[in-house]
Amino acid sequence: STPFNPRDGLNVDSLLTEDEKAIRDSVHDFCQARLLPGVVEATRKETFDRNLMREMGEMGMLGPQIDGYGCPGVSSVAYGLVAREVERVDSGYRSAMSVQSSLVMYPIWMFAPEEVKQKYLPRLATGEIVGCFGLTEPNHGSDPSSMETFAVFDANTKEYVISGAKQWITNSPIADIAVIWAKDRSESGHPIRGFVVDRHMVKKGVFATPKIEGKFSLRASITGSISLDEVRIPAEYKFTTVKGLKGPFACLNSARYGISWGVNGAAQACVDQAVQYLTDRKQFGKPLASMQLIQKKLADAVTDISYGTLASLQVGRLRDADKAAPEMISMVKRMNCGNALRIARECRDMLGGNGIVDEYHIIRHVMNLEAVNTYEGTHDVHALIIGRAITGLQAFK
Ligand code: TGC
Ligand code: FAD
Repeated sequence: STPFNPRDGLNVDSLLTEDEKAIRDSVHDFCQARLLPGVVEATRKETFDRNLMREMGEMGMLGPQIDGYGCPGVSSVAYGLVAREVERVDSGYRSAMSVQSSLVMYPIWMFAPEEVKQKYLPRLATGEIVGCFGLTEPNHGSDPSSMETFAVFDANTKEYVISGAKQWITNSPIADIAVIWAKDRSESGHPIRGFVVDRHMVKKGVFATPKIEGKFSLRASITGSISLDEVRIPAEYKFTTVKGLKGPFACLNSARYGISWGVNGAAQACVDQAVQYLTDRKQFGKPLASMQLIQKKLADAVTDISYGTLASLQVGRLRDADKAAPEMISMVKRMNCGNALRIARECRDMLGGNGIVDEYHIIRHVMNLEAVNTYEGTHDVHALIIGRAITGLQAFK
């Protein structure tokens, strides 16, 4: 029989294709060689090196599921494996990658007219330009349907004029383009619509993206707000093929699914560090790794990561077969994020005092996973999505 591999407890490797394994291995090497060496300094200084987007682009890691426009068209599982390798280093780098891929390139690919796709997708794929996704607002986070940002059509100039404010937007301070979700006041019922705003095309009005300072989480990822005051965009920069919250949720399905893989990478990095430390560190005359309570914590962590990885793989295969329900994605996003956060905290604890020092990386993962458990739908909001499917009763309002 195959020996037990604690870093792949349920042998998910045996369920991957040769292509998927090759992508995983090359992205693993890139992340360890190019992302890991600078991440402690970037976190201390709260900086994001924009060149990393180009390097990820060269690796084919941006919009990898898209077929064409300079993108490789890989499976959902390969996309998940990429997210896992990036987040093994840092959730902030995975954020930068997944926003570009799932929240900017994906909706342009799905919903934009051909000329907008041609104009932006190839340059987003190489990382030459960076995008961001504006759904959350200062007064509307879990409840995006109440958003206040709005667009009005100007029939004279054939432009949309957008005004409003977005908050907590990954990459916004460095973004060349933004996918903005806004209520279209020119249509009856003011439905939510998506618009592509190219900051280099803004001639009138205000498009400002100040950085949010002082985050204690995802410090190696840049986050900002967006304020829009009568920003004019050409009519064809509105997504016409999707109306209502279905548009942003289609993007979130992809990003949340990727996060479910990513957090397993962060959790595994914490376990790897803890096992090494606990094997070397002796207390009461014996390695800490030989103590019963320690082994129980490690057994729980490895079991949860293994279950979570297998579940994400199943959802990925279903996504490629067009058989994944959004509630399945809520299950894996919620479960894997919650488990990763708990595992990271326990690994931090098992390193004792050294656990709070950034050179051991775990405390950075703990801080990062606090935000990952909150964004893309909080842990509790995903419980309510699943609860609604179980009972048929919605508990949001
Ligand atoms: P609800 O009535 O549930 O749905 C409205 C319409 O949307 C459809 N829908 C979906 N379609 C596709 N996929 C899904 N997952 C869908 N969920 C809902 C639904 O069928 C309906 O369609 P229709 O045709 O009837 O109009 O809407 P609600 O207002 O009751 O929603 C409640 C709730 C809580 C589920 C939802 O609003 C929610 O998920 N809130 C969480 C908000 C959130 O996740 N924000 C994420 C912002 S982006 C971000 O965090 C990026 S961080 C990235 C990084 O840095 O990595
Ligand atoms: P709130 O919605 O105010 O929730 C506060 C608390 O109330 C939570 O515990 C929540 O679970 C709970 N709660 C809310 N509603 C209910 C209910 N009905 N029943 C019970 N409890 C409830 N957004 C974007 O659009 N684009 C981005 O790129 C982006 N990047 C982000 C990056 C970072 C670092 C962070 C922190 C956030 C980012 N977000 C982004 C926003 C993120 O999606 C929101 O923070 C998240 O959806 C929660 O919204 P909120 O912060 O307004 O919290």
